[in-house]
Amino acid sequence: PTDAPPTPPRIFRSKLPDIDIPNHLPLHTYCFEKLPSVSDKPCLIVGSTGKSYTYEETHLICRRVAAGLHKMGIRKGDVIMILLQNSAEFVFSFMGASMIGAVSTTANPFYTSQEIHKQVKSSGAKLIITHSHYVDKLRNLDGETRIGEDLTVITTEDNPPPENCLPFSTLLTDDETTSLDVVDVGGDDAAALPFSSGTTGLPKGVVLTHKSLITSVAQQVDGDNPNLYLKPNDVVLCVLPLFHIYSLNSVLLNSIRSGATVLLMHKFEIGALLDLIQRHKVTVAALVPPLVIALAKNPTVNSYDLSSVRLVLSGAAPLGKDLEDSLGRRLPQAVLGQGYGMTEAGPVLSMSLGFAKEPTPSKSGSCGTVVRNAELKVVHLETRLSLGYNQPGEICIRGQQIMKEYLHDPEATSATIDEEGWLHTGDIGYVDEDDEIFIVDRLKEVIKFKGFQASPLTIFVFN
Ligand code: 4UW
Repeated sequence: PTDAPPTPPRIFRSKLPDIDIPNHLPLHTYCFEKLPSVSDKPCLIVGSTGKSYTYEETHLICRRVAAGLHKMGIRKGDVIMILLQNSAEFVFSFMGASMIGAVSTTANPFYTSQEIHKQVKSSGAKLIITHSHYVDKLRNLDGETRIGEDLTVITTEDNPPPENCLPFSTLLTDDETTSLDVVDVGGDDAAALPFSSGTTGLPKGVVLTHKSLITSVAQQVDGDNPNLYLKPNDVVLCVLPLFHIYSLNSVLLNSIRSGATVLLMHKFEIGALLDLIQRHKVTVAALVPPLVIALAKNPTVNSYDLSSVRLVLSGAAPLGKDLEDSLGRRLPQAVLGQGYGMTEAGPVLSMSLGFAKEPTPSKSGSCGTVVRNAELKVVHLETRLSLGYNQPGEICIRGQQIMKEYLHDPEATSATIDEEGWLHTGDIGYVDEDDEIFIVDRLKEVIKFKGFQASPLTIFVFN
């Protein structure tokens, strides 16, 4: 009958209770909140050199970079581009920018000059922090923009910088307190601007605010029973590129919030990876399926002691049950599981509860359950009505972690986030009767190469 009340949407929630999330804070304040209790502990270790930075040193250098950026004219709301492989300078630049309310747009240094140019233009970046290897890609970006005049380029290596570029040391002012305490940032202010093609079209700037990133990190690592339990004595492998939101959020920000040590690798190479895991007794490894394959199948793995690894997280692309099981045989002591993320979703939608402080095992092949303080629904592709258990449809997510908008693109924003605040992922999946999420297909045409979005032109960093 037409007068029947509409059926309420079927909404899936975490099995963990909601928590209070201090997402009114600036991101850096939230991440470094436990600094006093971990100040002497290593925060960053650079894998290739063994150089390490304590939490106190890391925080101080971030503050110096913040003051240095301010001195170079960067102000609240300005965009800087970080065009780097994983390095300590990446971390100092991102956190330093956050401290003055500037926004970091991160890009793959293996992008072509044309792709970088598009992102510089579209983001409005005024300053680029990169390595001298990539400076040639920035010259003659459009025949008009001149390095040192229209665009400030800072390079991170110790040698004298290329023509018209400045060395990273320019940012390391001695007066780290100047101009920091007056900047009022947080909440709805943008902190990160990764680029993603989302469900349609060309790459767009995804505005992630201080509030969205804090919410996402808290959904993973905060609370009495965190969904992803990281401890100060954990050593977390950071081999996935920090320019992608998976590594930026779920490796770097999660680890700093938890007081764990981040082991930085600038590129993936199986021998170096195994050696570093053994040498630094890595406890937590965040991977993508191609790296799971390497660990599960490469015969050299047997010559290393990987017994320190207690947790392996995979995400960004489907991980088959067989592959998960073969890695399980190689690392019998470790909990294996998946997370499911999307740049626009802030990024984490779901994660295995096998990683929780009080774990509940998740099935192999599942992407875990929806994170706490969030709502997930699965909608029928035609009727748009929400579906119950075991019925595949489009996955939608709602919560304070999702992006604010696509930069300068209200049309694309409203095509992705509806009036009720639901973000439509373009992924097809279902939720089983144990509340575990399985992805089965995609509606969108995103090209993924080795787990990361890539244009056909891109030569990706792995291999
Ligand atoms: N299984 C199948 C998965 C899965 C998946 C993602 O490049 P983007 O925009 O973003 C990402 C983010 C991944 C991520 C972030 C944080 C995190 O903790 C985590 O878990 C470990 C993963 O990939 O691409 C988004 C698209 O990638 C696919 C899916 O299509 C999604 O919309 N995808 N995770 N576990 N497919």
